[in-house]
Amino acid sequence: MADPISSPLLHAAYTHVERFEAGSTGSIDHLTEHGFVVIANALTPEQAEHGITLTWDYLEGLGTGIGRDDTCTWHDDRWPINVHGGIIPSQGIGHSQAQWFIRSVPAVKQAFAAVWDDDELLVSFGGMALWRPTAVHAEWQTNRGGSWLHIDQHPIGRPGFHCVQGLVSLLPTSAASGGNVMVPGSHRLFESIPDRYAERLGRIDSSIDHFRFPADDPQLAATPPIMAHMEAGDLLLWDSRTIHCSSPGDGSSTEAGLLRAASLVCMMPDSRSNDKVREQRRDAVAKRVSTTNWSDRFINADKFPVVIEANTARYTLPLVPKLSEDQQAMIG
Ligand SMILES: O=C(O)CCC(=O)C(=O)O
Repeated sequence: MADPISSPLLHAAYTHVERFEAGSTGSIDHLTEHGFVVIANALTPEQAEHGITLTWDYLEGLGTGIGRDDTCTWHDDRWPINVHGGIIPSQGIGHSQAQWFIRSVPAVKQAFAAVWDDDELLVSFGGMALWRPTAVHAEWQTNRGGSWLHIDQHPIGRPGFHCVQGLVSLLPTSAASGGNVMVPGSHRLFESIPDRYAERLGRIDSSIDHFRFPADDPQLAATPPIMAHMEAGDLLLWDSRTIHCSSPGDGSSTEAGLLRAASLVCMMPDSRSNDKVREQRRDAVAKRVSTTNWSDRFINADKFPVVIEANTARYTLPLVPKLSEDQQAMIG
């Protein structure tokens, strides 16, 4: 649903940033310095297109009557439950063929392996941000960025570096499509959050790895946000301490198909996990339960309040995925 007009728009300059090769030293240096990095062509254009086809297979397979060629069937009464930023977090999406395909493309793992200097990695069972075309229905506009600038790590519950998140863009982005928003260098503010935002942070349990910044926060005025251009197949990596969100385009889109298709993918070392979590993860594959980005603990995205409150019985889950040995190793 569109945000109220009073919700802050957020001005993120659309920027062509340098794009790096998966696994390169340059990519890690950029991530360390700026808190994010764009990896060029983690998926080839053909692989990105295949990812789109599999995404539609997932949506049609939900059995609610969605048809990829008919935008009349893309309304909320048939679309999977989505949370802020148009992210579909549940309804088996974390075990869709689309997500297992994308997270198994070697360059995606290579990019994360370089982050951790470790290639024994567990993958998140995350969802996708799928944006329907605003040129077809204006109310399909995603949430305005100013409403959810956030970090995904609790400054007291998890001090220091813990996680690098990622998303693969299956479509090219533009100022018209909108997309991800990053506040470059903002991972450096993380340590000061308990002092700067004591009251606001005090309201959030230290186990919750999500902290939203006030709209139009004067403390962020010196660190302007950007919307980094991404080609189809590019992988965006960011430190969970870097302030980010997504935001709609500039209103000029004439696109009649999906405006944005971004696959959320995150890999962390197996050594950071434990046997209990690995067992929960194996069970999650069998039951097609999706998760957040973390694989060192088990956070069940099917238990998000908005999902629990919804009528989930109407969705058919994808089949239990048939996985290769390499994919099974990423479960733990
Ligand atoms: O869709 C995006 O670009 C933002 C995703 C995001 O905020 C997240 O996964 O934490």
